[in-house]
Formats: sequence, C-alpha cells, structure tokens
Amino acid sequence: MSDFRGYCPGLSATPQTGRGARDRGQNIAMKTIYNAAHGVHRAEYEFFRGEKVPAFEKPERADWVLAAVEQAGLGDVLAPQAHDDSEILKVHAEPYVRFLQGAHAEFVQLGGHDAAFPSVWSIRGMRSDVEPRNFAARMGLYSFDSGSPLTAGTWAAARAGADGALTGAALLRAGERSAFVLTRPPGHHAGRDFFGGYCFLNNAAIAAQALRDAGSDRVAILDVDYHHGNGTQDIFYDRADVFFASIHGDPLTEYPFFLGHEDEMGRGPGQGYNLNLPLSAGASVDQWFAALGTACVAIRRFRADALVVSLGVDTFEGDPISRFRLQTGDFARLGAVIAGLSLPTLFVLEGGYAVDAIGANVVSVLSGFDAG
Ligand code: OKP
Ligand code: ZN
Repeated sequence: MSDFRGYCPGLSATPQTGRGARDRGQNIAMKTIYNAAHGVHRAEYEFFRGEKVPAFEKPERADWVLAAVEQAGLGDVLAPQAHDDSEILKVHAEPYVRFLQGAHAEFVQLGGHDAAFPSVWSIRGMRSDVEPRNFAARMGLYSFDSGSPLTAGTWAAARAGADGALTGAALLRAGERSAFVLTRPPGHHAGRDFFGGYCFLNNAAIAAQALRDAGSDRVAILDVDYHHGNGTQDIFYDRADVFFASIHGDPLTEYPFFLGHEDEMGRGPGQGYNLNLPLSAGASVDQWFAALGTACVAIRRFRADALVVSLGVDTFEGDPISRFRLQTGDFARLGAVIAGLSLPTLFVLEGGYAVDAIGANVVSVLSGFDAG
C-alpha cells in the first residue's frame, strides 16, 4: 500500500495508518447500513436529449452493490435506525422538506401519473421568496433541473436513506473506524431547499452535520463522484467547521454546469473551506489521482476529525453518462489513499450507472480502504 500513499504527499510522515487501527484491536470489518426501502423510488423514464429514455438511476444499482458487499464478506449489513426529522432540518429548509414529503400525493390529486417533473423555474430577476400555491410552480421553486423524476416512493426512499446516513454517523461516534451507507436516491446535488440530479435529501451533508452535533469539531467531506456536489457545497459554503472538497468533471462541459469551478472557495466565515478540483472530461487516471492528492493535503491541513466520502463510482471508464477513466483496480487505490488520512470515515453512496460493474467498483473502494 505504501506506493498508494505517495499520492497523498505528507502522509508518509505520519505513522498512523489503518494498520495501526488493527494493532489497537479496533474492529476493521466495515459495517454496511443498507436502505432496503430504496426500491420504492423507481422511475421508468427520464428525459435525455428531448427523448424519454429508461432511467439511469434505478433500483438495480443498489441491489448489485448489496450483492457485491455480501459476496465479498465486507462486514455486517444493518438496517437504518429511525431518527427524528429535526436532524434533517439542520441542513434542509423546513418548507422544502414538507413540500417533498407531500409532493407526489399532490401530483396524484391533480390527476398525475407515474413521476412528477418540474417544468418552470424562478430565474434571475424573478421572485423565489414567495412560495406559490400552484403545484407546478412549487416543483420549480424547489428544484434546479428536470432530470429528477419525483415518484410515489421518492420521499420514503430518501427519508430512509437519511436515517441510514444518521445511523452511519452514530456508528463512527461509537468508535467504528468506518461504515458504508448503501442507499439511493443519491444526495450530493440536493441543496438546502432544492432537489435535482436524481437527489432529494443530501445524505452526506446530513451525516456531516450529525457528526458535528455529536462532538466532532471539524468534519471534511470528500466528494469523488464524477459530478460536482453542488448541493453539499451550497449547504456548507458559509461555514468553516465543514470543509468540502470535490473532484469532478469541469462544469464548463459537465453536469451540473452552474457550479463547481475552481474559484469557488467559500464565503464569509467559510472562505477557504471549499475546494473544487475540476478536471476536463476524458482526464487520465494519473490526473485524477493527482487531484485526489491535492484534496488529501487540504483535508490534512484542515485537521478534520471525521471524514464523509460522497462515493460515486461514475468515474469508471465504462460509465454510460460520465467521461473519466478509472478501472475497477483503481478504486482499490482510491480506498487506500483515503485510509491514509487515518480518519473515522463514512462512505455514502452517490452515483455510478454501469450497473454490471457498480458492485465490484464500490467493494473495491471499501476493501482498498480496509486493507490500507
Ligand atoms: C447524479 B450523480 C440529463 C442527464 C444528466 C444528471 C446526472 C446526475 C448525476 N437528462 N442527468 O452525481 O451521479
Ligand atoms: Zn455523479
């Protein structure tokens, strides 16, 4: 593993590694918190280039990850423990959460079938401080794209995922070295009061906030999904207690387009606590790991006492909607580099759409971490 550690300059100076955790008798098997309710969020279609196409973000994704976790014998698989809404309302606005909870029922009441999609938005110069009564208008007020089908099961699946994130945070506070939140829909595009990019509740942000509230002074979030985690950045942009670092496709050409540039460094007290490392679509594996090294240096400098990883594996070369080139073996290297940070680490599943490889890629990260 020492060759991997070279990608995180500065780490070699620190003797504390995952192996140290093992020497201290800590349990190194990683527990998985599996959101079994994910399957009720099931959209048939999304819109792509003006066409209705089969949804990329589908239940099989989580099914395959669960199968791979079990087959690899990674560790125990647990159910999320129920947590109060108040935990979610620390990072999401209450009117947004209440809207999300009842949105599909409203849609059905109006005669809607299947999934609701927004079609009108409040843009520059328009009001977003007045909540309209009209349903379509509220769909637009609380979203930023039309690519996120809101289905009958969206709230139940997303809410159970938030419980999973909170359960994972509690496991770290109870002394686990790491845990894995296996859930969908993903979360990192969801902001304080908006959904988008298949995301409704920001699981990583909810976990980071819970870690802060339970006594961690400084929490780092490392987002390795192909797409910039605009929602997570939005939530913590003004804050110095949660550091956000993201490696992603350059927003000049890649979704979500309107956030994720290098010059976004935080605001007010949060100035200096946001790090974006955009790479051009098609960037090499070496460029990607160099960016990871930069992110690791910044996380160490921040002196985080806990780490949340927004784990998207859509950086895979075979991903149907993304354009980086990592291979399954590279994901183990990613896990080992993260282990080199020697922090209690919560992995939260985000993207990854090559369903036949998603299980192997996720398990590669997690077992690379366990071995690192
Ligand atoms: C979610 B996550 C447009 C296709 C692009 C957005 C991609 C969301 C990725 N119809 N849709 O970061 O993996
Ligand atoms: Zn993604």
